[in-house]
Amino acid sequence: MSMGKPQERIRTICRACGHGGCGVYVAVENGQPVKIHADWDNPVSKGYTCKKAHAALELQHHPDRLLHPMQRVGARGEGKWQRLPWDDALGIVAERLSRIKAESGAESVVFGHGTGRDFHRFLYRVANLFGTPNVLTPGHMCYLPRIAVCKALGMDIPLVDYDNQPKCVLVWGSNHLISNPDENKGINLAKTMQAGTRLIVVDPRRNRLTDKAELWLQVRPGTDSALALGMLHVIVKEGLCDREFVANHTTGFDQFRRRLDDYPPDVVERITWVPAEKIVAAARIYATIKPAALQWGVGVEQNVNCVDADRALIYLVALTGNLDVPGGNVIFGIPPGLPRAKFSSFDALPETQRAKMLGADRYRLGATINRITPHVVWDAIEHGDPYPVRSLVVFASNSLMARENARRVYEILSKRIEFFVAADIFRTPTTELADVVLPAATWLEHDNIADYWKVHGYIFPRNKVVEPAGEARSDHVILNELGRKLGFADQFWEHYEDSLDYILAPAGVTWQQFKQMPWLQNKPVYRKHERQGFRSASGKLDLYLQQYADWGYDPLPGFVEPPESPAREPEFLEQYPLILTTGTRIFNYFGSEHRQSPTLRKTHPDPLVELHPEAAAARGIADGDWVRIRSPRGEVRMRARLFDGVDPRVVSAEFGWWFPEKGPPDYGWSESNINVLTDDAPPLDPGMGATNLKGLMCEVVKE
Ligand SMILES: Nc1nc2c(c(=O)[nH]1)N[C@H]1C(S)=C(S)[C@@H](COP(=O)(O)OP(=O)(O)OC[C@H]3O[C@@H](n4cnc5c(=O)[nH]c(N)nc54)[C@H](O)[C@@H]3O)O[C@H]1N2
Ligand SMILES: Nc1nc2c(c(=O)[nH]1)N[C@H]1C(S)=C(S)[C@@H](COP(=O)(O)OP(=O)(O)OC[C@H]3O[C@@H](n4cnc5c(=O)[nH]c(N)nc54)[C@H](O)[C@@H]3O)O[C@H]1N2
Ligand SMILES: [Mo]
Repeated sequence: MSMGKPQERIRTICRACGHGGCGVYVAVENGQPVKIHADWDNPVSKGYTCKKAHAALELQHHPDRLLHPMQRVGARGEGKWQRLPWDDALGIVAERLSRIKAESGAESVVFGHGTGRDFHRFLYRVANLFGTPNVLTPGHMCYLPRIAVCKALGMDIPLVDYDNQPKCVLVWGSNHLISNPDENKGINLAKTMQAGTRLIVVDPRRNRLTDKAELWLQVRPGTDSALALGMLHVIVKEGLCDREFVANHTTGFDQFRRRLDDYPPDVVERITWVPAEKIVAAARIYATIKPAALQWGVGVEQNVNCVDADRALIYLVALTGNLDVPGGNVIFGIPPGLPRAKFSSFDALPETQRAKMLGADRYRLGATINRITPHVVWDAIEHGDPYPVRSLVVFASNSLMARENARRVYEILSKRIEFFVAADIFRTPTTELADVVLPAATWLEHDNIADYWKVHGYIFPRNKVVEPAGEARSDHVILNELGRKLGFADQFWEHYEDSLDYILAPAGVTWQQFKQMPWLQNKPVYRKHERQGFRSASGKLDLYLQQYADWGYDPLPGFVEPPESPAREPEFLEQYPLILTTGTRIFNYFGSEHRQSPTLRKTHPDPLVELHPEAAAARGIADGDWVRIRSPRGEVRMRARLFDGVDPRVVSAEFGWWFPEKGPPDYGWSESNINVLTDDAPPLDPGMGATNLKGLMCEVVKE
């Protein structure tokens, strides 16, 4: 029996995975979290939690956690550190950034973050007030292309309205039951399936969803835009569009229809490998069953056709009359409280500084939402082109693992960057290369407004469960303090909790009141375009995008072959005959995280690459063999998993693999890191600079 204080249960919102958002109760005993229970009343997660939540308990006190601010002593990557008091650490960072700004301009400091987490508003606030337009994120190829396309079309992102039971769900490049991404949790799709929705899945790989689907379109990686245009071809030719919507709410339909002439099902079959009759059948079901919803994921976006695929999919939703209708794809709008852009102080960045955003003259769509493709930052660091970048300040990104062309990233972080600051919860191969390391608190260790950055319309109180370990501080608190030290004390808060009050004020509550509440919601309003049109010059949904033409891009969506594909020359294909898709989400791990957890590692100890038994047999590879995967950028090792759920011409490899047990400073970062094989260089998606993470070429050989 445990002694001391009796157990208490604190209601909060899990963020054991980066996107988080599941309602939980955490049992606390003697000041320590001891168990996590699902909150069955949470309207987004509906009683779901996953094993990463439970593993959070064992990671709280893992020996690799960063507990103190530290400064590097000795050479980069040597692994020698000296502890610093917080005030000194932030003082050093502020002093150095201010000096660089005075000498080279604020734009020569690039802030950065990884996947969507809830402190970003503070990071943008600091960057914008400091005066740099450059914030490097994974947004060029993850989710943000959808946001940017919607913005260009005069709307906000439409998400599946699961609470009104779609009669058909088209799941496209989304491993939803496992990935539980940004805006939603897989439980909602699971419940919709249990209630008997018709299911169509577009995915190169078999999974639990394709097993349950009425139709599985096993697409060739990187060809989604062609497939979407093929379905639109059928829908338009067969007159299955919502005529009223086309007539009243679109422009450019004739040009669009002519473009679709290029994508009849037989042509699309040759491009995508999906049989023409399946394309026709999927188009007919999706267009005629009402309401139908589209659940899409990054499988669509991580290739050179990213924006065109996203655009084609939005048109698919809209032209079939499924936009902003109950049970279709709904624009939920911003959650209660202060609009995020206001908190982030986007207006504080002067136009002259905004114009200096790296790559803005080239990746024009990305620039409309302040998103940058990585190579432009690396080019600036390496060649001073168009101006030198001297410092990187990166919060919550194990960039060495997550960014494309990892060897180049290593070169930059270990040799080329003048001043590198990293804030993380754990020691990682990336933090090992920093000049100053800042220890971040976990989600259990601070109060926050959960899901404020999402677009499902809810916000929840994330109540602090325990005090931070060591000297760790939440990212919010770190950034708040950094903002003050950089000379913007009047724009930040003396006490962090005051910033929560500031956000909540327009909703009419204080943090102390909100923390007792289950949630606040802005209820969805349907069919908004019927009353207010679209926020485009025409007030309608433009199918021919003049803005795109003005930028020198194709104004209509289309398809181009990925830079590496079976269309390449024979000499190339002889060396790299297999199509490689990377990063399909796995249950145990989020990005490169959680490899430190003994519980999670036990059931998934090694990096896996899936290949078809025929492809394996041709290479003398047996299930469980260690193999080497090669691309023109290099090679990595993984364990082969023989799997007939991928095409014999396709292999699927996990991402994010490093080995905390191998110890600092190297942690075996390059051995199995699939991003050693991916590329950051053009040709990329013209609008966003999206990189090819799904759809490049490789060879696999037995070790
Ligand atoms: N080949 C390939 N590469 C990919 C992808 C792919 O599919 N294939 N996916 C891409 C996508 S979609 C994305 S979004 C990116 C993700 O890119 P990143 O988000 O950079 O991914 P991670 O490497 O997991 O790095 C997250 C880091 O944040 C730390 N961390 C966790 N919580 C906190 C916190 O609260 N505060 C702080 N300061 N640190 C924290 C973790 O310890 C970890 O080191 O990866 C991309 N890379
Ligand atoms: N457990 C766990 N959850 C996560 C993450 C994690 O690392 N682990 N990462 C988070 C992040 S950052 C993100 S962005 C989301 C992503 O979540 P999802 O959007 O679901 O992303 P993925 O699992 O990478 O890929 C989705 C599906 O695309 C398929 N696919 C691969 N190539 C192609 C292709 O060329 N075309 C099509 N149509 N499909 C393809 C894959 O087989 C996979 O089933 O998940 C988030 N949630
Ligand atoms: Mo992502």
